[in-house]
Amino acid sequence: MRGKKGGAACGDRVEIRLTGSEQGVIENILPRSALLYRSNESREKLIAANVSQVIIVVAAVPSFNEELINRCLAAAENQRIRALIVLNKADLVEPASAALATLSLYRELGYPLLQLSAKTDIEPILPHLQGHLSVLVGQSGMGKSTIINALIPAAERATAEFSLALDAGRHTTTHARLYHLGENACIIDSPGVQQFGLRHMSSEDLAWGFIEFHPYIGRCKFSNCRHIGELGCALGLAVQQRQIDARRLDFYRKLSAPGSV
Ligand SMILES: Nc1nc2c(ncn2[C@@H]2O[C@H](COP(=O)(O)OP(=O)(O)O)[C@@H](O)[C@H]2O)c(=O)[nH]1
Ligand SMILES: [Mg+2]
Ligand SMILES: [Zn+2]
Repeated sequence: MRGKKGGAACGDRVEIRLTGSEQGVIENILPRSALLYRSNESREKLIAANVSQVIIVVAAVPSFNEELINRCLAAAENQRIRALIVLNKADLVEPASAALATLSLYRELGYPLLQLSAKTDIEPILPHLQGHLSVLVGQSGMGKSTIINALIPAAERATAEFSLALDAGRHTTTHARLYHLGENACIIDSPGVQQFGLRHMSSEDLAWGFIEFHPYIGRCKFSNCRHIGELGCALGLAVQQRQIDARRLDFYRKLSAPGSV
């Protein structure tokens, strides 16, 4: 990359100028149809550009963080990207029912939920990849790199045993990488995200990032309603009437709270 312009992200389309037989410089980044990124107080981290689908990978072990799912979904909605939730490690049957119970809320919201075992059978994911540039996101240890290896054995992505003692995955993927799957599909493996900061999204952006909130936005009694229990809050009423799940409004409140990253 030449000059001081912002860096390129995996998935970017760029113009390059060759400077040698195997070297070149990026002269220009072409306009992006979407840009997925995370941010905190001090910095922004590009995740992937031009993706049409975010695949949120979760597993029953190590345990997954439901707040992170809400963050990923809000980021995807914000960029108008389709989201697919994959519950990996379906071969580990025992704890999966609790995970499924948690995830059923998201399926009811309309997000497709796919159960699979990247270790034993990757086939079920194939129809979901056609025609998309997808990016795998999720915590370390959920099996993103294992999914890539099952799809593209030549990728030889490093995978890591997670620590049962710590109930956490280890970071082995240090940089994002795009793989071509035949003519009509591409997939990006990204480093695990334990934190998916949404500092760049205003509380209004965040509300639009919760898909079932849409019919209620703008209907609160007070136009500056923060949806934290005000009188006549349309979202609060929708929760009372069971049109919105209380968990989702709680996540919204947490993500939009002042000082939240
Ligand atoms: N039993 C089982 N283990 C899996 C499956 N997929 C991944 N793993 C294991 O989970 C650990 C973390 O996988 P990895 O692909 O490195 O996760 P990543 O951090 O999300 O890229 C490794 O020990 C994998 O072998 C699966 O479908 N079933
Ligand atoms: Mg990995
Ligand atoms: Zn409100």
